[in-house]
Formats: sequence, C-alpha cells, structure tokens
Amino acid sequence: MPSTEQTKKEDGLTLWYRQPAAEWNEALPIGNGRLGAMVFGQVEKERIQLNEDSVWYGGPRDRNNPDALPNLPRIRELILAGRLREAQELASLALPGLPECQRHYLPLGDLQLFFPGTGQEAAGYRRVLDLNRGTATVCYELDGVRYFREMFASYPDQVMVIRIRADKPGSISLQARFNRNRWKYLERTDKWGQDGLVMRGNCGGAGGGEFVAVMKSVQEGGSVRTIGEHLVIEQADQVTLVIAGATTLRFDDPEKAGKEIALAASGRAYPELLERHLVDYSSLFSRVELSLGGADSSTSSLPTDERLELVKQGKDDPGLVALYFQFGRYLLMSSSRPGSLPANLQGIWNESFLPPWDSKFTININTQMNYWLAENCNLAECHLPLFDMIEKMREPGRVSAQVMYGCRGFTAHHNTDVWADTAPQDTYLPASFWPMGAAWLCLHLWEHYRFGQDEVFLRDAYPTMKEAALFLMDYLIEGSNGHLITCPSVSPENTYLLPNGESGVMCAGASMDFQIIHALISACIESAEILDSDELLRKEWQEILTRLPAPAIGKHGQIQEWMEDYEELEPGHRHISHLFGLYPGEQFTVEETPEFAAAARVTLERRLANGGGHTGWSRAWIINFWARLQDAKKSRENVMALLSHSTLPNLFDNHPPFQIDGNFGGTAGIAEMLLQSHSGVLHLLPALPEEWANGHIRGLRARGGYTVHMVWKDGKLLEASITASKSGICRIRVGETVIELQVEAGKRYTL
Ligand code: FUC
Repeated sequence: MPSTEQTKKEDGLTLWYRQPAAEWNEALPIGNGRLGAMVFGQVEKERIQLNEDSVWYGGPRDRNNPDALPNLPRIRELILAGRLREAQELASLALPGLPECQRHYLPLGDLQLFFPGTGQEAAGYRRVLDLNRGTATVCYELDGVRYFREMFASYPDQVMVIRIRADKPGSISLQARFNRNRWKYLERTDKWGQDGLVMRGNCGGAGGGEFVAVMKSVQEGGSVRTIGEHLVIEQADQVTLVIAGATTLRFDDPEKAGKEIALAASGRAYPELLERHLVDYSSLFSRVELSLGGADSSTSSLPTDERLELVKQGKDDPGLVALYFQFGRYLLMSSSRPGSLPANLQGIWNESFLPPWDSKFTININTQMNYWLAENCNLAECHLPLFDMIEKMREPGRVSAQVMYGCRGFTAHHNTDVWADTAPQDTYLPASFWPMGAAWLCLHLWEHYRFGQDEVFLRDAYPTMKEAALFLMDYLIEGSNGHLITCPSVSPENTYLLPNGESGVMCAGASMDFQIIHALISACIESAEILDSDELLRKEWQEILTRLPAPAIGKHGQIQEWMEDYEELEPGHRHISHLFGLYPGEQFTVEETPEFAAAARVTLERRLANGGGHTGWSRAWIINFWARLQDAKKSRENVMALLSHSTLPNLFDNHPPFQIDGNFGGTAGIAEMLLQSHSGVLHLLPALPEEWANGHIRGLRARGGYTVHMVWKDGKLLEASITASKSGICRIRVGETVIELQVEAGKRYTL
C-alpha cells in the first residue's frame, strides 16, 4: 500500500478528521448526481447511507383544485377591498392542492459493513474527503496492520465503488448487508450469486415505483460467499465492492438495469474504475482554483472540524473560506450531473423517510439558490438537470395555469417534486398561493445563455421562457391607478401589519413579483431580439414593462416589500424577497440606480439589526446582496457568520437542520465578491476584503462568454487574463477605471 495515501500532507483541498463520524452531520458526502452516499468511516461497523435521486414516495397526481377558478374573482375582490381575513379564509378553502402535499424524497437504504474487531482501539485514524479526486478515504491501524478504504461515486460508470485494502495479505474479512431501517416490510434482500446482493422494494404510496440496490464484490485472495442476506468475505488481500441503484422512474426493469450496470463496472479492474472517475471528475472540478492567501500553518494543518471550531471562536481562516468555496462546487457536481434530477433541498443526501420539507424542490428561493454558482463557478453542465425539470413542469404547469387561474402559459407555486407537480403545496398562507415559481426558474435558462452565448440553446429555451411570460401576461390585472398588478400574491414568506393592528400575508402586488416579471419579460424581449422573432409580442411586453408599478422606497428609506408601505410583522425575516432586484436580479445597481442601491442597503441593515440571516440560506443570500452593493467588509462578515453559525462539522449548511442551499449560495457569494458581470462589464474584485488581500482565482466565468483569471496582492489586482468565447468588445472595470478591449473568440488577453 502506498504510504503517501496515509501520510500525504493535506493540500488545502481536503476535509479531514481524526475520528469517525458520530452522527450523520459528521459523515462525508460522495455522489455522481444520481447516486449519493454519506460515509461515516467507522472502524468496525461502517455505515454507508445510500441515496438514489429518483427514490420518491408515491406516483404522479393532478392536484389542481377545480374550485380555484370559480372563486378567484371573489378572492381578488376581497383582497382589493382590504377584506383580508375573508379573502384568506376563502383562499384557504378554494386554492390548496388536493391533497395539500406533494411527494417526498426517500433514502435508498444503508450499506453496512462489519469488520471483525480486535478489542483494541485503532491507531493513526484518518478520514478524508479529497476534493481534488472526489474520493472519501478512511485509514487506520489495528494489530500492526494498516487498513485503507477508498470510496467514490463514478459518473462514467454510474456506480459507487468501495475499495478495501491492508498492508498485509489476507487481512480483509468482512460481512456486508443492505439495511433499510424503518420500512423493512417494503423490501427484501436476496443473494445475487455467490458474490452479490440485491435489495428490491417499493417506494410506497399510490403509483409508487420500484427501486433496487445491488452490490457485487470482486476480491483478490481469500473467499466470498453469501449467507442469508449477508455477503461474507474472509481473508482477502483486497476487495472492491461495486454498488448500483435504479428505479422505475428511469428503467422498466430496474433490477435488470441495476445488475447490468454493476456487472459492467465490476468487469473493470479497480485502477481502471478509479482512473475513469478521476478523468471525468477532474475535468469539471479543476476548472477553478482559488486561494485567498492568509496561509496560517497553525490552522491549515488542523482537521476541518477543529478549524471550524476556531472560526466559531473568532479566528480568521481564509484557507477555510477557500475550502468552503470549493466544497460548494464539489457538492453541485456530486448532486447535479446531466441525466440526474436537480439538486433538492438536501442535494441528494437524505437519511430520513420523512425529511424536512420533504427534501423536495422549494422554488421560492431554495432551488434557485442551489444553482447560483453553476454558471460563474464554471459548472454550467451541472445546471442542465434543472432545465430538464423546468421542461417537465411545462405540461402540469399549463394545467395549473388553466384550471386554477384561467390563464395561458405555465405556472408553478412555491414547491415542486419529482413529478414536476405545479399545484400549491400546503395551506400555508405566507407561502402557498404564489404563482411565480416557474417565472423565476425560467430566468436560469436566460442566465445559462448569457454565460455560454450558445444561440442553439437559446432557441430551445426561448419557447419555455415565453410560455412562463404568457402566464404572467394573463395573470396580471389592472389596479385602480392603471398599473398591472398580481393578485392574489404573497411576499414569500413574510407577514405585514395593517394600520388597525391586523396582520396579513395575501396581498395585491408583492414587490418581488414585479421584479421577477420585469426580469423575465426583459429577458424574453432580449431573447426575441436575438432570435429575431415575435415582433408583435415584443411590443406587448414593452408596454407591460411600462405599466408595472415601479419599485418604491418606504418610510424607513427601505425598498418597499409590498405596494403599500406596510410594517413587517417580523422585521428580521429570513426571506428578503423584495431585494430580488439586487440579487439575483439586476434592477438595483450601485451605478445605474444608486437610490435603490442605497434603499437596498437600508433594507439589509434593518433585517440584520432585527436578527436576520438566522437560516443558512438567508445568510448566503445576504452575502450576495452585500457583494452586489460592493461592500467587501459586510460581505466577508457574513461569509464568516455563515461558517460560524450555520455550518456543520462536515461543512454542510445548517438551516438548521441540514439544507444544502446555504452551501451553494455561500459559494456563489464568494465568487460574486471577486467577479461580477451583470451590468455589461466585467467588474474585477468588486468586493475584496482586506483579510483576503493576497490571492488568486482561476477559471471563473462571466456573462458574455468570458473566462477570467486574476491574481491580486496587497488588495490590488496584479494581473488578469480573460479568454473570450465570442468576438466583440469586452468592457472591464477595475476600481473606478473601465477599459474596452476588442477580443477575438478563443484568444486569451492578459492585463
Ligand atoms: C422556505 C423557507 C424555509 C425553508 C424551506 C425549505 O419555506 O422559508 O426556511 O428553507 O423553504
């Protein structure tokens, strides 16, 4: 066994620990978009908790409430007349989905490995997640023998691979089994020949699919056999376990498919499996390199949990920030690859049969946040599963638009699930009856085009964007002063106070709605211009833009959250929806609309002064807001707050509980501090804090088809190089200086 594997000095791109995970939030995630695992690294009783992205409870349903449309005029009338209580009561009866809830995500199961103990404690224990290789390793010494396990989820081979070795021949003995804790009655494990197991079962619920997990063992030396539901390996030199999972969502016969996948992979020697994984993995991961300087060997050589603990005590650690940034990229690559489902609230990693918020796709911020890093952090293909989901939502979304609101186009409310369900989720008035989900999601299609400049993609995406815009056109109604307004709506998920002391959530015209509509319709106009189509519609869209209520500044100097300048019931609320126009939108910028930028600052300060940012994702959004306001100090303060208040020992974001959006939003925010491109200029180092005075980044992407490298020293840009994918004029800003560069596609320009 190569000694480098045990003694290798961690190079800043590893999460590592001196002890096994005592609980799930300490375990380390691996994944290939579709298959995921949490590796605990226990010495004697190893638990590898497995997920497959399409294991969901129940089948598809039409949950649209047929009583919505007949009652819509009355609900609107009551809201517009200020008879809120009655409006909300009627809405609670007529608008909810039937039944109220969408489907939920389930674990695939556990893989348990039992290693014979010696009664002694293992020495030299080390557990590592190597971000450069996409592998999780565990090594330790028992009775003078060094043991080594290496695990990864291979995208090219669509399997999970576990390699177990020791430095003394014949030392590997273990028993392995699948286990599915609470729902045992729904599945059963059988032998698959002498060297494999298959667990098959039903996902449960009406229309629920079938799932399968299979495992094949390839060992060198010793013996392998199956007894009952166990695989038993004795005195092998080394063992490779190959695990596959499949469901009826993708395969007519998941067992056949799972076995074929596992057989194909187990037919390859371990070094080949590893090599195929590494080639694929590093082709994505290595595109971006980040150093934020501040190397302090006293902390960078410490285990990750100990470093995090020091940050909680107030220690600065730019190296940990850079690691957190790359971990966000790692998580997206591991939970969202072409052909997989999009990253859900937990990415793909979930051990619960009734997970928090069903571990589905919450689309009033969370799912969108999951993808904020995809383009600028150079993982554009990881964005594709979201686009597949948007496509899948079109048909059900048309039904929701028609049945609930009598509108053309397609709509979705604040959640969707594996079946792309678009009817409302819950009867939770602050959130449920908000039909902007599809419109917001479609902006991701536009962003993908802006970064990649691929007109073929835009040609395909434009009809989807247009269909979301058609819904908005029909959903808008004329308000008393000629404005076009949304009704009913909510400002996710806040509550306002009326002057008479009553509180309400449903409203006409939440500011966020107008900002989303403005962004989507502007994107549609620009797309139609690029594609030279829909001239008449473009005129109609232009007219709508002039009739939307303009953003307003309220009595505190803040961006108004609603059309009326209401007080918020919870001024520190985690949602800051009315700053959509600052980020991810672009309506409020420091240069073009300084008055709105100033009001956005007041809004943020008020939220934070009242306890805002208490959930991980809210804190991550705040980082992006401050970055857009070009406030380096506040951006960094919030990065550190995300690490110290909302990060678990395995660096997972802590809502609480674990929710992955904060990881993704945090990574996006760090990138946004270093490079911005939303206003037609590449703004280099727009919010670089003093603490990151020396560093470099390689491979960030910018809108317009650019890839950017930067080196900075003492807080000043030293060198930048820009590669263009399209010829034209590139505008670059450093500090207050803007330069224009004539660029040619494929060439690299160094400043
Ligand atoms: C929204 C948020 C919650 C949580 C949930 C999944 O409802 O308000 O904080 O993130 O989504």
